[in-house]
Amino acid sequence: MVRTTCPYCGVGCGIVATPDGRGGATIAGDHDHPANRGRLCSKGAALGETLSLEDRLLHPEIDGRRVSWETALDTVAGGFRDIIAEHGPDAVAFYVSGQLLTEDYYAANKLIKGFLGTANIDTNSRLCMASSVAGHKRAFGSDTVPGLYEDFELADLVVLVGSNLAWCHPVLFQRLEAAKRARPAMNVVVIDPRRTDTCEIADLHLALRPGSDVALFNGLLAELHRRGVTAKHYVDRHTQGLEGALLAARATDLAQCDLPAADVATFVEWFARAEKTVTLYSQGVNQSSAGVDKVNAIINCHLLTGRIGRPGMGPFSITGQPNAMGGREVGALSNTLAAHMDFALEDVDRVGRFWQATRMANRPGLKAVELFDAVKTGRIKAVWIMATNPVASLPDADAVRAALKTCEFSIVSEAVRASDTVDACRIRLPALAWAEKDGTVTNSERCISRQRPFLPAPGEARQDWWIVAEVARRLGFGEAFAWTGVADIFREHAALSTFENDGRRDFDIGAHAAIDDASYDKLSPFVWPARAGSAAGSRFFADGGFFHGDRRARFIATAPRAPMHAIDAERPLRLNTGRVRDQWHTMTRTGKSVRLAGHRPEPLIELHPDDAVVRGLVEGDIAEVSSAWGRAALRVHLTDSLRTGDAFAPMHWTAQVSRAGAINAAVNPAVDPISGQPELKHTPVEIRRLDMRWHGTILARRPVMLPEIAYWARARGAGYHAYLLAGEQPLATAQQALSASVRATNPGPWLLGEQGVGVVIADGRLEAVLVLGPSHDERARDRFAPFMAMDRLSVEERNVLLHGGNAADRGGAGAVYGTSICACFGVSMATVTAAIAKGATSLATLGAATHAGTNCGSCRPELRALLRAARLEKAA
Ligand SMILES: Nc1nc2c(c(=O)[nH]1)N[C@H]1C(S)=C(S)[C@@H](COP(=O)(O)OP(=O)(O)OC[C@H]3O[C@@H](n4cnc5c(=O)[nH]c(N)nc54)[C@H](O)[C@@H]3O)O[C@H]1N2
Ligand SMILES: Nc1nc2c(c(=O)[nH]1)N[C@H]1C(S)=C(S)[C@@H](COP(=O)(O)OP(=O)(O)OC[C@H]3O[C@@H](n4cnc5c(=O)[nH]c(N)nc54)[C@H](O)[C@@H]3O)O[C@H]1N2
Ligand code: SF4
Ligand SMILES: [Mo]
Repeated sequence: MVRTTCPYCGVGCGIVATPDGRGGATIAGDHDHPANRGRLCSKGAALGETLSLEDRLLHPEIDGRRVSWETALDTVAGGFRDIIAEHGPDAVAFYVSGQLLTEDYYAANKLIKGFLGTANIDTNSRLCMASSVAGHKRAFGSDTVPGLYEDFELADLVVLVGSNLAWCHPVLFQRLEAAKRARPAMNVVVIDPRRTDTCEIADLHLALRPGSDVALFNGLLAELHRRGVTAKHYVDRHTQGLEGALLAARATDLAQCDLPAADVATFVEWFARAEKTVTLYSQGVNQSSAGVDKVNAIINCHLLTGRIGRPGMGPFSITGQPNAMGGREVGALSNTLAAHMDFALEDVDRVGRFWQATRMANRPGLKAVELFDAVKTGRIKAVWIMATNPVASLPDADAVRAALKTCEFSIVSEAVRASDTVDACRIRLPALAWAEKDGTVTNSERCISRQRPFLPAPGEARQDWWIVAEVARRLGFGEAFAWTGVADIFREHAALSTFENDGRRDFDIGAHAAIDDASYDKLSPFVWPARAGSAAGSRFFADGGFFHGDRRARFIATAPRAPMHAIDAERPLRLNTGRVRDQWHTMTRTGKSVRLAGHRPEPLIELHPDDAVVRGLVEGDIAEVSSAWGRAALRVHLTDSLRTGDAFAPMHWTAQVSRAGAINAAVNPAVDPISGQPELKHTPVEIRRLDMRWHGTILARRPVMLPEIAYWARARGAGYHAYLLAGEQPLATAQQALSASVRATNPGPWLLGEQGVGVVIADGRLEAVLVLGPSHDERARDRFAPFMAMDRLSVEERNVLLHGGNAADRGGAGAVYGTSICACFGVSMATVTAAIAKGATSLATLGAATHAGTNCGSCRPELRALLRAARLEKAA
């Protein structure tokens, strides 16, 4: 039994892993971890399904050929040495990730900034937290998250801005939900152009016009001040700049938010009344060309009211990745230095002395979008990517792929053998993955927890810090990278945090600078600051103590700005992008889980029925989403949870699992002028119906090499692969080509049934089934899944299968997977609706009838929405 931390979201839940001795493990929530107290969401609970070595990169490769570590490391080191010698240090770059452990992150940052002599290292946090970092620095003089998770539970008002907490931070959502249940007087306000599942616990939902958050919070600031809800003493003693901020706020016209005046009034009223207010914000705020201003417009309201750093109060930037905070601590953004320092002269000098750096970078490097532009133009000649998949996750993604393909020296450290980025890089270095890695991560509330290995290192995979240190050694920096284990790195990181830190830097974990190996192994989660000799783990700023020179916070005057690229007649729809409940980013891990594949099996484009009608689109169509940058082909889902004029696509699908489901091909690369964070939530697009002449489904035990067709998406089934297909060629042509493809990898007798069904049955077992027809049949997968679960089909079962019947008709297992709601028990939407129709009226009765929602609880917001819809229908 090993205590570790979840590798997904920034909640940072503690996990207890019990290896089964066969390469797998049982995963449970850690009851002792302060973040989750035993809870896990659907993704965390399914981690056991992601541990297999299938799909793993297990040996170094150069140009597709397996090489030894010696060769790979010599090649990487030699390449960097030669390119720097010829073109100077700014011709090389690293692109790293909030999914590295702190020790890995520290090592990469130290090598490039202290020894290669350039700050051309950026991280995918640029796409994620950069606007919050910049906003914090403007307001506080440091990148500090002042509060703690328990503040949500203690607050009387929780405002969620641009956060789909129910799906993206489910355990925190459950904590909030429980607190609200215990104290119904608590109000929750959701500010999001979409009505997400998070709205299920909201007392008020403000579906503002996309991008208009600054106007809303300016309006709030002006109104709070007018009503005298000002913490005068706090403002006078600890802040400056209120007058300027008020001038800008008063000049703001709230009409641009396009909200009902009464709703805005309620929001202002609640905010004015509730001393204990927490404003939690996420990507609807950060991923905007006005992201930094949005952050400061929010913080302004908390400074005015002095609601910061006390129990139940404060602005709270919730982080996405498991170690987004650790990355900020080691300073791996191109414009920050280690241990929350910057490129000020004295910081550069201090870090240089501490590292005994041989070639210290002395100015900021390129930010992610610029960095890949520089790769494209050839200014950057070597790029080393670690633990991120930029060909899928950066905007204007096809340009990123093209840039990497022309780069003479592209290196990727990866856990998986194939990804959109791995496919585009020349040198591939196998990294250890979650279950095998050792180190620390920091969650959203500054809590540092251990990730501990519980499975042996597979193949020749190595931990990321080791790979970096070996390259450093070959470049002649052996002494500075002589670590023998992660504890060495952690001690150095802790020592730097406290080095010449007289309280002028928020990040200080000096209490652990001399931790011995055994204590590091046993380290329990702790919240920083953890200064040597003082009590650990408190909030910041209740009594001022900001990190600007004069120790005062700054109000920032923010003038509303529309998104960078405006919609027009040619592209009249606003494309918003984000996440679904059961997938993680580019699906390299969650994509391996069968139970997580059921909730949203396909790449989607959601739009309002009114926008669909005028485009001749219906539910289940395939549509092309096109922008000035590129296109994607996605399954249409109609929903009135969107504003008219808005569309939404999840970010998860890539070229590995779909024909053209990667939405970032179409997303614009505009960035915030201060933070450099891309505007991933707003791209002008048009959506048009693609004329598909047939739709189909394949379930096959072995992967199928598909012929050229307009649309396909691949998902995991239990012991098989599921493909959802559509195409423009005549049905008969497709039938021929596809059956040949299916049979090529799934040999056996081929039988044709009715209604376009073809099957391979070998030794009485169903090996593959293909069904094609003129229209989309979303139930096909559910209908065939039970037959795949059977060891041997009886003659009767085979007849049912071939004649288009249901296994359930034969008393079989019924719907197993397919648009499932409850991932833990594989409960389908159909089962849930049937139970509601039979009289289930609450989560409890629904759970008793179907099991849905009785384990991890991630689906409870959706179940509640269905129950509510049924109640409304009954009342009508
Ligand atoms: N299931 C799942 N959970 C995850 C992840 C995952 O991949 N899958 N990833 C993790 C990571 S790295 C991150 S960063 C977090 C992200 O967590 P969130 O930020 O909660 O998730 P998103 O879906 O990206 O976006 C949040 C919301 O912003 C809204 N939005 C769009 N434009 C605007 C606007 O102009 N104003 C406002 N107020 N809202 C707007 C969108 O409609 C969306 O509902 O999730 C983390 N958790
Ligand atoms: N359109 C749109 N695009 C977005 C967003 C959005 O909301 N909309 N959100 C953005 C945000 S907030 C984020 S955080 C990014 C996330 O985007 P990415 O970071 O690109 O996504 P991941 O799939 O998490 O990529 C992590 C990679 O690291 C690999 N890996 C896992 N563990 C290890 C390890 O220990 N070592 C190494 N070397 N590799 C490992 C995984 O296999 C995977 O390929 O996407 C951004 N892109
Ligand atoms: S909420 Fe879910 S994804 Fe996030 S850390 Fe906890 S178990 Fe992992
Ligand atoms: Mo993120």
